[in-house]
Amino acid sequence: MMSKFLFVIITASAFFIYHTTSHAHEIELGGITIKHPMIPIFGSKMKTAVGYFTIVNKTNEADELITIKTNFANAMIHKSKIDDNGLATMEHIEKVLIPSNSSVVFEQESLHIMFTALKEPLEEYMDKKVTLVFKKLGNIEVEFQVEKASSMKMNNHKDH
Ligand SMILES: [Cu+2]
Repeated sequence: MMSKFLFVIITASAFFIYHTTSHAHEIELGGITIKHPMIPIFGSKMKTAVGYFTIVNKTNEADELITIKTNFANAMIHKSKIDDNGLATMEHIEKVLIPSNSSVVFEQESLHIMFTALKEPLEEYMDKKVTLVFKKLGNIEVEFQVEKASSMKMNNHKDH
């Protein structure tokens, strides 16, 4: 139990180091900002991938992320968690509430977009178009930056 806990802390700090060294980009629409949308790649044999980003809602109204659309894979919202036995699991999330004047982070060990059935291998610098569909705002088309992830650990997506 203790060793699992330490492992989580180590991978979280590895992500932080990685994140601060990569260049950020963002897109804004109607008071909603999507910051640093990225897909880490772990070699060329990936059949699935994850998408990370931050949603900042600067408006005085809550919104909901309800659908993810893309042409290069099947996409859905997942949430990772560590169960009572210290095992990493994930569940499919139908929608994510984005409260007013706050932000929601999609990151390792937490919320992420799960891409499955990739139509072709992901390649570094070949950005991927993803449409985030919000209940009130509608669609935001976002270019997800595909980045090599040498310092990140793919610890909880080995099985799918
Ligand atoms: Cu997942």
